[in-house]
Amino acid sequence: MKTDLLPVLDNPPLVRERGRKLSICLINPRFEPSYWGFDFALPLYPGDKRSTMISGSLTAVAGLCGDYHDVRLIDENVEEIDWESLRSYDIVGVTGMNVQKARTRQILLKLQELQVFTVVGGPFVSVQEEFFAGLCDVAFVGEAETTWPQFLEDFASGKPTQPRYEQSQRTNMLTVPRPRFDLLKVDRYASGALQYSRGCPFQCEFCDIIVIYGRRPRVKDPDQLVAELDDMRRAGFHSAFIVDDNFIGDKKKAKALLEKLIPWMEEHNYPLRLTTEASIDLAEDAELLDMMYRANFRSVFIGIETPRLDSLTETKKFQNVRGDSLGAKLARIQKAGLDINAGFIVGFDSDDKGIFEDQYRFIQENGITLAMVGMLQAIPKTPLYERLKKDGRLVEEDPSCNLVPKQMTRDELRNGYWELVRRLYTPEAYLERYFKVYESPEYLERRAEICRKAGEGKRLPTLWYGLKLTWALFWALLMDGSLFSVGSVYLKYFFTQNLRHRRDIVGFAQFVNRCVTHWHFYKFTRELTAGRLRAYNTL
Ligand code: B12
Ligand code: SF4
Repeated sequence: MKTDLLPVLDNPPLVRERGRKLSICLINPRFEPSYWGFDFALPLYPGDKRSTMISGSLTAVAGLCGDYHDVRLIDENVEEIDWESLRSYDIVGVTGMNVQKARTRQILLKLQELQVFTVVGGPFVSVQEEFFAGLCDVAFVGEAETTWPQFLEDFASGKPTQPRYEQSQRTNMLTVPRPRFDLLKVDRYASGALQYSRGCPFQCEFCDIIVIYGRRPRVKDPDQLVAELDDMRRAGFHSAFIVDDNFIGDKKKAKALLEKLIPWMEEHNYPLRLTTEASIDLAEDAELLDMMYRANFRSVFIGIETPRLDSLTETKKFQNVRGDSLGAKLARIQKAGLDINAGFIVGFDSDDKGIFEDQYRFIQENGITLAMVGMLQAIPKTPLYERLKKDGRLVEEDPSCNLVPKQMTRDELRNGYWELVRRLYTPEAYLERYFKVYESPEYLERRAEICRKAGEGKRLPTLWYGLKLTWALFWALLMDGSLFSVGSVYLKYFFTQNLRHRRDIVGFAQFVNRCVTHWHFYKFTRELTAGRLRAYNTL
């Protein structure tokens, strides 16, 4: 059966026997420094922030263990693993995505040495099971809302278990238990993460989301999500990422959720700044845009991929081709008061060597401050992977570029890509983009309004925060020897642009914050292109 057509489960099976009480430990392996990791920015923020956001997988799987068993979560991104202590657990589970491959392997080998019963789950094993052969006792492929509790029940009652589990039906999101945020060291994360929906109705050729989670969007009940947000607020988070692949995959249901979310935000004085991922057809629904703004969404991540229509058509990203221009759509989203972060890809068959310049211009002209650019990657099980395999164009042993492009050599693609990201993250290019969106009076007005409503304009705390960040940034630049080359550009833009648009304290603090973010991207892209960091094929 085609996996995107799997039926949705009506009711989860009842857990009949609980067996003995198990002790379970779940691990999220360490990431290499990355675009998303904010590795060079986090140390500059007040407090002890060690990771951008909590792992939605760890908290979800912990929630699925129920309240009978003992569960411990270890996120290696914020804490060390005490290996000896792992011997005492009945089961150690490891989650992870493809970029965590090397560390995942090391952890699994170590667990074998310790002779611990080991299971794996998550997006990587879901697309590349063969990597885990001989490395774990049990593999969970795809969603695990029914397979994991069933396995625990069998394991705890001493019944035989299988080496591999895969649900025959998709999870009904209405039955998903509350994630266990309380088991994480929440003060070490910059942001919370929670999930509203799974699945996306579109059919982009390179996408593994629709392979793992299907094309029919499945959503939680609005009350379920509001309860999770409330947990997050009480845990002390000020921002949260709704980690859906397409928050508006079902627009009607997204609106029903927002109807609940808006009064909740008002009632609690906008405690969480929200961000999510959405497809570009968001720009075609003014009501939805306005509701997201009123529900305190501050930014949205959009898979734009490329400004070239033939590349978009080739990759079946038809939703980006329909209607008016990409630029017009992006402007509408910005005018509604939302920042746009976006993903871009180079290396499609229709891309010739001019693509790097086209991408650069498009990103600059549209004020996409946070642009995440990657080289096209063929993920196993996707239609792209199958096509390239058939054409003999896969280079599986190279994690930095696993395919042969059509109109360039692999080196030309790699070099063009590195040059593009270096250009995008010069301080001048970055700050040009940042102030581009300030040219829209509607954007500025709406941002000022939501900050006011959220009480972010309180002068003293905001000033204090801005000054602390400035001091930390000053030292980082000084120690790096970049005070003149980078710091002077920040100063120039502060006086020529920031003071022109925003003379208030919020504007100052936001500007410094954006400079700190830039510092991460700048350092990261330079370290990466100088070969001092491990290169994956995406930022
Ligand atoms: C949030 C997120 C992030 C966060 C990470 C937060 C964190 N601390 O982990 C950020 C923004 C930092 C991020 C970055 C990246 N991400 Co990301 N991310 C996601 C996203 C949108 C949601 C993850 C999540 O929380 N899901 C919710 C949980 C509940 O779902 P789940 O993980 O699938 O868990 C279920 C099952 O898999 C299973 N399960 C999971 N783990 C385990 C463990 C055990 C023991 C068991 C039994 C079961 C089990 O049970 C769960 C319930 O059913 C996913 C897409 C997605 N829909 O999942 C992409 C995704 C995981 N990311 C992906 C990628 C490629 C990246 C990046 C490389 C960049 C990019 N192109 O997006 C970077 C790399 C990060 C780095 N630092 O190097 C890919 C991974 C591909 C793959 N197959 O491995 C995904 C699938 C999206 C995609 N197709 O592009 N990401
Ligand atoms: S819009 Fe995003 S999640 Fe949906 S199919 Fe395309 S790449 Fe995948």
